[in-house]
Amino acid sequence: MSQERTLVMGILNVTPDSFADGGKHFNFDSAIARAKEMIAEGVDIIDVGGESTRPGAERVSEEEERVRVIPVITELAELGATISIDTMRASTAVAAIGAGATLVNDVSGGLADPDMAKVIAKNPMVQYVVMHWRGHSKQMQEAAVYKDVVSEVKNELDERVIDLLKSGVNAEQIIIDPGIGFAKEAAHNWELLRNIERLALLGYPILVGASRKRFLGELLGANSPDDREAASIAITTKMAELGIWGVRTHSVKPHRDAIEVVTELSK
Ligand code: PMM
Repeated sequence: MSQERTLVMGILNVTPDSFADGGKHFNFDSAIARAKEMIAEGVDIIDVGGESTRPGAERVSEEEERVRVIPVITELAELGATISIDTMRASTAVAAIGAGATLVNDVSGGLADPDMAKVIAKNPMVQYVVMHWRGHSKQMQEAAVYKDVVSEVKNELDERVIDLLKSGVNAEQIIIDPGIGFAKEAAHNWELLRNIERLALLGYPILVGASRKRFLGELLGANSPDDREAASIAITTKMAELGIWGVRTHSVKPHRDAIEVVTELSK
């Protein structure tokens, strides 16, 4: 995986209820068809998720999550794709790594499952995305209270990272993520994106997941997630200019194109 440009992590939600693409890839064949499209468009990492984390979402059982994601991961591994598993559960992470995932994307940064850190420490070749999180979807918006959102998110991510290192996770495994839209109001999301370089001071690569999220719709009056595509590409462009490690996006080609242009302009 080249680090010379911002990487595109393409979202593959194998769920009936995710906010932007819920239901679209909720069976094996359509999930694989979408993954193949993403590969053809130059995706760097495919992020497979079996549990929606949109505000208010119900949790799914461990078994249901596994039944949704593992066959898809097994098939994608055969296609040679780089696979990330979007899960908060250590047991799902273990199964996904066994099936070929090389990155664990944990929106809770290890807070939801005390066994997650051990799993990551035991698998030193696996990268681990530590997202900023303040609680499960049902109650997270109540926790969207900050005096200084950038400092608080930075400090809370730092605490998470320190805990993980104590559990035996290697620094090289860690990628941090501000958790755009998770326990954040629109103003918090904008403030974090304006100041993303302050999070970079923690010394870890950064992943940003802003694609088609509600705060973009609030700015533009775009109620449908599909109408937030140009706005999402604008964020990618800015992140690519800043040399951010990766962006997590619904579409692939427009984001790859934007990153290509930024790379050419910065020569
Ligand atoms: N956002 C969602 C899900 N997983 N993972 C990371 N690392 N960062 C994010 O911002 C993030 C995530 C919610 O979006 P979705 O429902 O479209 O997957």
